[in-house]
Amino acid sequence: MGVPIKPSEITPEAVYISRRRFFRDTARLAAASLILSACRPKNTPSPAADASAAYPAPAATGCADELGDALTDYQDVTGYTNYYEFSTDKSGPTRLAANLTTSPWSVAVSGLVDQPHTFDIDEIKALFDQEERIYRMRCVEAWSMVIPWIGFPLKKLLELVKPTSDAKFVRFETLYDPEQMPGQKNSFFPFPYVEGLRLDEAMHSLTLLATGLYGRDLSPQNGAPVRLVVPWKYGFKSIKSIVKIDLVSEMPVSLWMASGPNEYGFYANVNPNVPHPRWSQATERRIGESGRRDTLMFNGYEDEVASLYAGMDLAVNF
Ligand SMILES: Nc1nc2c(c(=O)[nH]1)N[C@H]1C(S)=C(S)[C@@H](COP(=O)(O)O)O[C@H]1N2
Ligand SMILES: [Mo]
Repeated sequence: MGVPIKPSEITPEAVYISRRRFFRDTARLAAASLILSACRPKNTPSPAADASAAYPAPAATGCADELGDALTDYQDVTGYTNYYEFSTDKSGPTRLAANLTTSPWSVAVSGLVDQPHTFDIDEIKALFDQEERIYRMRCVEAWSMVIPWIGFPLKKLLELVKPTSDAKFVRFETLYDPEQMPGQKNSFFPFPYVEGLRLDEAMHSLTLLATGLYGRDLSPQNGAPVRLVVPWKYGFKSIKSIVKIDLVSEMPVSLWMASGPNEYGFYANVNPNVPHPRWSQATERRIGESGRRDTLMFNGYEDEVASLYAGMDLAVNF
């Protein structure tokens, strides 16, 4: 299918002429301009008028991740999602989540903490500086993307509520509202969606609470208004539309552990050497690319996170 050229992609004449002058100038500047245009991924939206003023510009930190991998198209990031509360197919959530009420919204943080607090979503955005982070997202189904998130380290929120010394794990819960989330009427999955992290994983500086992507508020199908992003783990750990965060002493049972304990473990670290019972995890399909690429240990974040699992058998603790 042909992709129609959008008016925004056609270079206005004035820009074209000044660009020609620019190219005549010096080779060095010409090279810089090539880098700039290569940096603009196809179909990048301009910043939304309603985006929080505190948000950095889209892809403020660059056009690619730290490995040089290009950002995945905005259309793919928002059009190809997993959100079982709405639909089990990839395009369903885009349509079915469109009217999810994301304001007002609050996130209750409690359990083994000295200062339990229920945060309003606006409070969350005001309290914590929102920064852009470009992360690879690797789904357990063996597809992947590169996404410019907006958010802040979960660690900052946890420090505010002050976990007690008994707190060993963090348990997250998604909104439960079958009227708004038709997929929750499917009794096959034990909704609400629950996920968990060990406290040290939750406190790791890569672990993000995201409120936006591509310089705008999160779209509902991507987990608005606030979701977790843990880039070295399979995507299902990155729970969407969070309403509850509890500090607990025991390892939480996630929705996926409850529905398929032989297939989905608690850790779910991306690992090319440990196959899923029904498929290999050695390679993956990067959305927007043809062919397959090798899957990287810990999704390419090995230097940052391997020490969290020192001495653990990752085939047993999968
Ligand atoms: N509440 C909830 N969170 C969820 C899911 C879900 O179905 N429900 N799907 C997970 C899966 S399997 C993946 S791969 C990622 C996908 O995030 P994305 O759709 O924003 O790319 O979200 C995860 N978070
Ligand atoms: Mo996934």
